[in-house]
Amino acid sequence: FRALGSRRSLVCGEGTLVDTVRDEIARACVRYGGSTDRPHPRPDRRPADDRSAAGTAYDLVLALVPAGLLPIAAAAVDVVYRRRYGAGTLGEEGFLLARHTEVTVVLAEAPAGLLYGLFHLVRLGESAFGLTRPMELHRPAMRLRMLNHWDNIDVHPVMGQVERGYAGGSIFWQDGARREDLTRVGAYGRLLAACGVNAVSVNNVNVHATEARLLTDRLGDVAAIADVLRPYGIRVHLSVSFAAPVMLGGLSSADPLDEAVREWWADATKRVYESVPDFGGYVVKADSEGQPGPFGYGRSHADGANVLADALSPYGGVVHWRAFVYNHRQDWRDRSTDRARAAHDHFVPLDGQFRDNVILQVKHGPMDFQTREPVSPVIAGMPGTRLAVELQVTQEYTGQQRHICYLAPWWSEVLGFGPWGDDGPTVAAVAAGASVGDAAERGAAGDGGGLVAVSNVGDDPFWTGHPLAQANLYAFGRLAWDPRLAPTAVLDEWIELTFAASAPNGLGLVRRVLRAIMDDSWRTYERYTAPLGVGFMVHPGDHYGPDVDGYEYSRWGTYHFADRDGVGVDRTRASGTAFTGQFPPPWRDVYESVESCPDELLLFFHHVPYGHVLHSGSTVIQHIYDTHFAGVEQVVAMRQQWERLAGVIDPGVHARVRERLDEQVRCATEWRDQINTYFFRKSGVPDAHGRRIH
Ligand code: GCW
Repeated sequence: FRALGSRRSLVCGEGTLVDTVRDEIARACVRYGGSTDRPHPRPDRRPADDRSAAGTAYDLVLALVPAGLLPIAAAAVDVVYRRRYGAGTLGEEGFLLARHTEVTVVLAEAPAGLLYGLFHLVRLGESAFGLTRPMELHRPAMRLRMLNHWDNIDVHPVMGQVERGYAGGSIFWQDGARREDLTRVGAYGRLLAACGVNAVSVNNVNVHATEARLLTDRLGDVAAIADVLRPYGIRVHLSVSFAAPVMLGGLSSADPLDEAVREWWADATKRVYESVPDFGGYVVKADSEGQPGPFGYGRSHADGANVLADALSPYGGVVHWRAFVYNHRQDWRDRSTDRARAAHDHFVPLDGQFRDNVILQVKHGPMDFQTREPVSPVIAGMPGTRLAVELQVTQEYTGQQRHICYLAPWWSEVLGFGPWGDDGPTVAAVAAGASVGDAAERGAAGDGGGLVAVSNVGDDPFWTGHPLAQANLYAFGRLAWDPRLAPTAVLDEWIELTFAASAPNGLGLVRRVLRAIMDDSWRTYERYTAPLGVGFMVHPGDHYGPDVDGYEYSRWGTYHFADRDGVGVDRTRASGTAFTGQFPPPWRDVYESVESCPDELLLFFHHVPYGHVLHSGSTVIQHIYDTHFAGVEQVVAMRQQWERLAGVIDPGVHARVRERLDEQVRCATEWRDQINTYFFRKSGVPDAHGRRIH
């Protein structure tokens, strides 16, 4: 904020979000000595140029257009904008940045655009005031950029307060009630707006008894949170129970085709909008892991989603209906049931049956946020449905915010993946609203379902438990705004924004060290955990640390099938579960053949002998040994790197990360030794380099 706060600026426009922009700049000016102004109250007596009545010039003008008379620099930029792009191009959230006669100008056509323009200026810092700057137009690729909180109001006996939360308690809820003091929620809203997020659901998708009541008698709590997030352009959504008509309404059924049920939802939703006029909508996990759903009444998921959609549609709300539906009471003896197939089997036949305000929320992979999975074939299978792609910022399977695992490279790979090969739209384009017929990726927000992620934030002093896990939150928002951003560039932005103020002199070193530690940390994590895309070798229940056979004979459908000869899951059409057949060409054939299947997914799709030679030239067993030894060495190197920042950054941050790196070294070593020993004992094949295997 220094660059902004030390200058003279003018903010033109009215409304809550414009006030937020004004307040942000005013606060920065108090700190850094600049000044901020409103437009002249008597436009007819306005001075002839940008120089105000006091004779000073503005360095910066942020203006909502069309808005009466603009200062000359802004008016000139506005004329060019209209000529070049046509009015309306900026939309609800876009903004234009330009330099004109030594004035930096940000234009927006809606208040949210001005807010995002402000945070863009903050990212740019001094360079926003460089002598020349080409005109830039920014619009989000996705209209919906949402975080789901898996927060409970009550502390759940098994899952704790935040399900899969690794950053302490909830920022919204405490001791069975809404927090009295929502200051932190306000700060969260500000942080999210700075990343580009515009929607938040405030309770767990596993909706327990207390949390179900947020929809009815606890609605005031939702309204209070919405009030605090509104000034940052963030809409509140709620996870609801499909059984709400029974649980809360006393009806005997929640059958979506029952008229009384429809009325109950319509009525409940009307009350929600009376309390929260800009309410975003419902998030629903139905018929999944014990949650109630339409199957209980012999109805389809389209019937289920549509009844909620109809209740929301008069008010412009949406239903995020999750596609995470599978049989979690599988018999491990049954080789024909494949959890990877489940979402596609359930939902693709329903394509075209969902209302326009239903968004089917699909996990990016077919299993469950593993370190490596293929892209879910559902993303390619439902051209007649609005799809949202769900990511997991909370690091359930990627080190639980005790390990450093910068996830943007993974997400970027997923978002840039072409489910139809190189010519069709990418995953990001599908989430933005494109489908297979569309030639090019859409530049602007289409009517797709957008990007959703499970938040990693809690009441921890560092917000995310591991201070460096904040980078994942930031990267999620940035990639939802622009999926084409390079993960390394996003990391640089985050480093700058996070450390510039506290380590102004050592920023170069901080940047070098954090790049060395974080850029490749997801691949490092992959190296020392489950190999070649096989997944789920984690400790059951808490999902932390290695347990190779922990889920091998379980009901959750998560197997690796290792025996003395080989390992991997046969998902081919030729001899396996035929999951490969859920992909369109070319992937259905690329994955089907052991020759063309990419190494990193080999064991996801194929059961192969330990001596199978990978494209890399190594055998499967030697690859397992090599990557596990290398992974631990890299973690040890990370810890050494971190020591270089002692005395350079805040000592509290330094100590917290050091403590977590110690745990990462311990845990990675445990992974290495258990995985290597397990596969050595199964295969009897020694390490080609004679390293110690226990
Ligand atoms: O990853 C799994 C988690 C569950 C979670 C579920 C889901 C909220 O282990 O804790 O439940 O996914 O996404 O619904």
